[in-house]
Amino acid sequence: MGPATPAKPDVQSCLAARSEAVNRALDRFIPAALTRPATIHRAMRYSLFAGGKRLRPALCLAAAAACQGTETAAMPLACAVECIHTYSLIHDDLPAMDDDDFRRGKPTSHKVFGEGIAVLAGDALLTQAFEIAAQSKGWPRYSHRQIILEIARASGSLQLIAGQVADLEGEGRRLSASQLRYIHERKTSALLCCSVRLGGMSANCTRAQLHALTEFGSNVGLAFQIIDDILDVTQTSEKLGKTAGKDHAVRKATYPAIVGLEKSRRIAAKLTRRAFDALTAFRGRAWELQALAEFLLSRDR
Ligand code: GRG
Repeated sequence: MGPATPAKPDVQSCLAARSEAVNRALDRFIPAALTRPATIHRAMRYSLFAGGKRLRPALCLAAAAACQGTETAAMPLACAVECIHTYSLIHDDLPAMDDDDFRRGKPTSHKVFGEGIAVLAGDALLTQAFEIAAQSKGWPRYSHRQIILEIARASGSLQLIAGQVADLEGEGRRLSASQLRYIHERKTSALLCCSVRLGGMSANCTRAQLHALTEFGSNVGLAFQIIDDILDVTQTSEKLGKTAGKDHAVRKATYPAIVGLEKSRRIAAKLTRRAFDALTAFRGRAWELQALAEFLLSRDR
């Protein structure tokens, strides 16, 4: 695998290179499509390779680079997080949850494979994440136990699932800005922040570096979800690759709905500034993290 820090600081080609490396690694970690029972492996691969942006693995690898780690050491953790992210999308799209027909510009898993297999593909990807993470090397400051705990906590009933539960229960109800923040911090920010922290841990980062990465990841994570809310009302379904305007249609609480579009943009910009401030500790070595955050916070899809 290549060096942790690509030579040229161009974010688009950097993200493309990181994506390719992640795709190659995922291809090695996930059982081949024809492995019995073939349906489940085809379904896992269908969603994993449906064209996701690979933002979380890219952030993980960039965090490792900021702490002078290697892509090789960070890659299993980057792939584990992408498996969990993909599982959460498959389950979120199910009729029992958000009931979506399109994701990443393609029919959703249950539309192609049926609900039973879609549930199982999500379950298998969640389990696969821990199998992959357990194959990582382990580092002097961070044991396998800590790495597994980190992933379990971010995706468990106090974070990712807590956010999804509050999201489900909040549908059609008037939520306050702080209730909405509770949802966004758990549903989106927790896994994004976990990706960045895992990158640092894979580079055996110091406690101070881990603290700075946490500050960066949590602020970028929340800003990312606020921007997602904004895009849902300002972009078309074709552009987003999923049903636009869905949040409004199901009366889901979003930042634009609660505080308005302009204030949502101001809050996202403030969180972004806080995230960048956290990177000063890395004295220039976090350029890729910064460039990725700038890119994903100025995205239009
Ligand atoms: C089912 C446990 C469980 C959780 C579901 C992921 C999720 C929680 C809900 C999906 C809807 C949503 C708005 C999630 C917030 C996170 C988010 C913005 C996901 C989309 O992430 P991208 O843009 O997607 O990185 P790609 O497809 O590029 O990977």
